[in-house]
Amino acid sequence: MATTGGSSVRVGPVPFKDVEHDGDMVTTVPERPSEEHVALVSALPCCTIAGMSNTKLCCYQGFWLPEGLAPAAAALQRRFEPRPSDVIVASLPKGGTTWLVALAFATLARRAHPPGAGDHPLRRLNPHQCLPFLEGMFISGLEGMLDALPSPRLMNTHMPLAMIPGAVPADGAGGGCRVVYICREPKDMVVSLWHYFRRVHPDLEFSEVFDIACDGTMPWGPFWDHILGYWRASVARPENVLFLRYEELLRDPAENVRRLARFVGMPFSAAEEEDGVVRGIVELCSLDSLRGVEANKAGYVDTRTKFPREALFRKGLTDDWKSHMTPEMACRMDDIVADKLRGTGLAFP
Ligand code: PAP
Repeated sequence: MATTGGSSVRVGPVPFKDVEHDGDMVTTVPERPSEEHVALVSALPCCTIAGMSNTKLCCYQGFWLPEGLAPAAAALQRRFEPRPSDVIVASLPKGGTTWLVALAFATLARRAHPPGAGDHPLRRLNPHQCLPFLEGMFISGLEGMLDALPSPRLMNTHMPLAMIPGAVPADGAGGGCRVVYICREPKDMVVSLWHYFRRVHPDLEFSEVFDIACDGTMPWGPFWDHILGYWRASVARPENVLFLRYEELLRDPAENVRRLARFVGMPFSAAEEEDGVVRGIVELCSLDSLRGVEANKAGYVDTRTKFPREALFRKGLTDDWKSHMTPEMACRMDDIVADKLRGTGLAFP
């Protein structure tokens, strides 16, 4: 707890698990959906992923969202009010979310929780338990809890930027908050997604996940529209959106942590640099370090869908697609990506 002017004030971000009894993500339809929820979903085009026990996705404003999250998207658009100091970590599933969530929390909370501290929240909690998952809050009736969080609030989302319109206002308008987006080379992202899904759906074929990625119907997809929404905003409004890449983070994590800190208005001081704070954050959030944390070896990411937390920490490499895709598959995906990204200034080399 920080002290200002002789009185104690809570300063964010606080580990979300410490203020919320459960703290786990919610990504599925509530057991008793509201009438509004049922009406909205029944009016949308929907599809199922057969190899995943007929997991249902609904197309809301051009994006294929897990069934329960279409109403959350509508609610987010209507009711989410960002504060100027908010920081939102955004990504597609398997785009590098967990790593960026950990790095962002460690960076923003470093004054209350120095990275070397034995009782650092990231040594007892899964990174996802440190941040509220925006859409999960809006489908589980917990959105009011966001109001009670001290500033700066740090939250995460898989939603496309269009679902959080207040975060990055239209050209010319002021306001909004800060959004840090991470994206990953699509072929590696798809491989990572398949390994993750298999933990709960062992019979799921790789080709099935590959196909839904290519035809745009993967959860939160089409992936190209998701990525381009944030990419374009980062070009138009660099003060609102920082666009990071997983491969760049692997190549030089320290420099990207510095970029992140500058972007959120908390650059590292010379004294912090000298004390090795950046190195401490990078080490605390490294794959090996997070893998060793008890909370990351047990339990579930989402208590309803039962994906084990340890599935979030697999290999963490580039080019894993080479051991999963035929040359034809790689070519098909590269062609789609080249076609969709043409003329945007974004490319995956
Ligand atoms: P999420 O969107 O469901 O939270 P996300 O964290 O984006 O998942 O994806 C997990 C991937 O990030 C895994 O990649 P892989 O399957 O190719 O191995 C996981 O290994 C990787 N990952 C998780 N934490 C880290 C980390 N600290 N450093 C590098 N990679 C990481």
